[in-house]
Amino acid sequence: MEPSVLVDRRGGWVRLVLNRPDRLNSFNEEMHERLAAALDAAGADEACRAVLLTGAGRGFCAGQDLSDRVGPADLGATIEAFYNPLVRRIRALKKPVVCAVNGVAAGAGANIALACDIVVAARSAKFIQAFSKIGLVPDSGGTFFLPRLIGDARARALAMLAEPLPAEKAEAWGLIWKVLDDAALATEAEKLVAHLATQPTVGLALTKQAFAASATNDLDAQLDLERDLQRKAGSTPDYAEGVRAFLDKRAPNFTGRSS
Ligand code: T3D
Repeated sequence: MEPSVLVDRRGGWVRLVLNRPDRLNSFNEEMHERLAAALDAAGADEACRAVLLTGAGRGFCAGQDLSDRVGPADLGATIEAFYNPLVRRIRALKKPVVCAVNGVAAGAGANIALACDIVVAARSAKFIQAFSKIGLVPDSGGTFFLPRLIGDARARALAMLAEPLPAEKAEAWGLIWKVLDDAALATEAEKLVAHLATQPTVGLALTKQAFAASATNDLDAQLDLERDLQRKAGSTPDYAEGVRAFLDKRAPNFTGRSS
């Protein structure tokens, strides 16, 4: 049997593919564990400077595998054990995570995509806050990401109505970065992540940190944080190389190293 997460190491980056296509890549515990291990390995691997997350088959991810939810279950416990750590892992990873939403993204699957740094989607893809259909609350950061990305009115309606949001509308609303033709999605997403893997990795990690903090900081706190992060970014070899390359009128050769 194929693993539920395929890990494909490329030059400078890794592609992680959710791989339970007959269940639209919905999560069981085994897939959670494999994805967590793959993200941790990507984080620990200095040679890996960016991550691509996508799905096998016609869907990206349909959230929790509901066939594991027949009978009583403590959903708070599974959120605590699996979904919350997954969102935290993606947000804390010190390298950019690109999500290529290749098809339907429903329930936690939609919100895990939104936890990623850059989201591209196939034109045929759709995002569904499916939770209300089964009496649940949006989880995996949905109630955090949605109002911040698209505003409270749209967020509430998506959550309460569970209507599919087509990828083109998701782009128009600012929920995602870009829609791509279905046939181009994989290639374009790979080009994007390969490009990110050649960029100043530490600077990008600090950028990620700054955006994460801006959700709760006031302007003063954010200005102070930017000062501190810029101090760190300014001490990296990639900053020195970026300035030298600019002055030399040549392309920079970033290493992604912190010293
Ligand atoms: O439980 C906890 O730990 C708490 C955490 C919860 C997080 C959550 O994500 S809760 C939300 C769970 N997800 C859903 O409610 C979505 C359920 N799926 C759907 O509503 C639909 O499948 C879609 C709208 C996503 C796609 O519809 P469609 O018509 O394109 O496909 P389909 O025919 O419904 O699905 C294809 C197959 O995948 C089908 O199996 P079959 O009939 O071919 O054998 C279907 O049962 C299976 N599938 C799809 N989603 C799930 C699933 N099987 C198990 N769990 C799923 N979530």
